[in-house]
Amino acid sequence: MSDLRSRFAHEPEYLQAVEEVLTSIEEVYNQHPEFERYNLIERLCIPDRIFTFRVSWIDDEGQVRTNMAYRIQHNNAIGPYKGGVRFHSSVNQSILKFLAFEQTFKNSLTTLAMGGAKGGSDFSPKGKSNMEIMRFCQAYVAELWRHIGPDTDVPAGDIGVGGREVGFMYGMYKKMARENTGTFTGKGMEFGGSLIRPEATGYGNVYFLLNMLATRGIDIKGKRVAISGSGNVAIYTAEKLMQLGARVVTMSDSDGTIYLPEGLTQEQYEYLFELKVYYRGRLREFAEKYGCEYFDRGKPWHVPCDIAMPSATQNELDGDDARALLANGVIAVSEGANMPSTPEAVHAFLDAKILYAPGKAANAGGVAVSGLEMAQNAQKMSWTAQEVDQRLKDIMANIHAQCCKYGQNPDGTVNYVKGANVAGFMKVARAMMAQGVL
Ligand code: NDP
Ligand code: 2IT
Repeated sequence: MSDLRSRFAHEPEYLQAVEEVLTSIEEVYNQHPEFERYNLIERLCIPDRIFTFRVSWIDDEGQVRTNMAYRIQHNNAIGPYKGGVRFHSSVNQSILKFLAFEQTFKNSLTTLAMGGAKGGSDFSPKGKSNMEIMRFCQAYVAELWRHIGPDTDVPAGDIGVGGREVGFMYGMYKKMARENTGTFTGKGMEFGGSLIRPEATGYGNVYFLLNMLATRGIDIKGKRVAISGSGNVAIYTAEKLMQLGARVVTMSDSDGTIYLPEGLTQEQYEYLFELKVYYRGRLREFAEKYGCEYFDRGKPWHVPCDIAMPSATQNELDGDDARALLANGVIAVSEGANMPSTPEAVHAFLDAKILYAPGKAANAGGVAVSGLEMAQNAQKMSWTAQEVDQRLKDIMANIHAQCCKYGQNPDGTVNYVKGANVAGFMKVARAMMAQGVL
């Protein structure tokens, strides 16, 4: 860790993600002296390769604009590189390295054959026209296409990249590569996209939560759930929770948080869905329409709730937030976002022995259904929504079981951080050992 810290001192998110995994696997690592001889940790922590490139595109005023763009192929020991693409003004190499690192272990947990990758750009889609988005996506893929393919590297969505962006990127890829085998997931249903992929991360997180609650005999019905974010992950988390009779008491965006102590109604959910998905509006508009409480610039973590599901971005829930949640009696925290809790918050949850699921376990349903999309594309078939949903439930139950197997505490409770890290790591480590020094 100290070696990585001095070599990558300017990459705090990457170091944070690596430190959490290395701390969890210490015990099992020390039982395998062969890992040391093969320098496994260094080879696993440093990405296989990083493509960094300039993307130039033309805005609606005819002005030429330039952004930085990346694709990080982290590890392909268990399958082709696989992971999303993020378009957000904050994107830099540290953030994408942490995401690609996390993706490697997450993908390992899904039981499917996928390695880890991540890509993105500091391009911000906010306020851009459809044509600007299209030109940017095309320019990004004009560079990226030669490094990806159905059996080498399969990108998908993440923050700022949804069905619209994947459609534009896949169209350009297909034209450049002259093949049509589905080298992107999260595609439209008309051209190879899987049913349930848009819902998969949010639904999967709720399925994981149900597995956790079952270990303590707790019913989800009537529980107050604080969600952050109001993008792809947050919206489908809310939808599934409402179907199960839980009360969604908060949603947020980067401007603020709406608070509905009685829970979002079906009508309010439908309005929010339209506002966010079709009009790309702000939650402030929701608060104005319904006259509900709105915390300008505020986060959801200080309202009374039973369950928290952070689903916006990394490090959005800090030590103070965790202590506020615990003081309000939170029983479970299940992460839809990647690394939303700071290390201080994670320790607070672990010390309190609440049900706490790290993103790499709880949000793995998204990439898992991406894996199912790849399988359907390879078969040139599409499965029914019921079939995909059932497979998603089975995969989330399997990930939960792996966490329990490797994360059981002596008192019978489960440390899901340790469980997810050890289970994810051991599969990748064994695959790397078997394939020699590469
Ligand atoms: P979206 O772009 O659809 O939504 C992101 C949401 O988070 C928006 O409400 C956005 O608000 C908010 N947000 C983003 N950045 C910030 C920030 N810096 N501060 C405050 N709020 C912010 O992204 P997704 O829903 O797809 O992704 C959300 C999280 O889930 C990310 O951590 C992602 O890595 C993770 N994830 C996504 C998966 C997927 O399949 N899409 C799979 C697994 C994990 P605003 O609109 O104001 O920016
Ligand atoms: O963080 C993630 O797992 C994703 N953004 C989804 C990746 C994917 O390939 O579906």
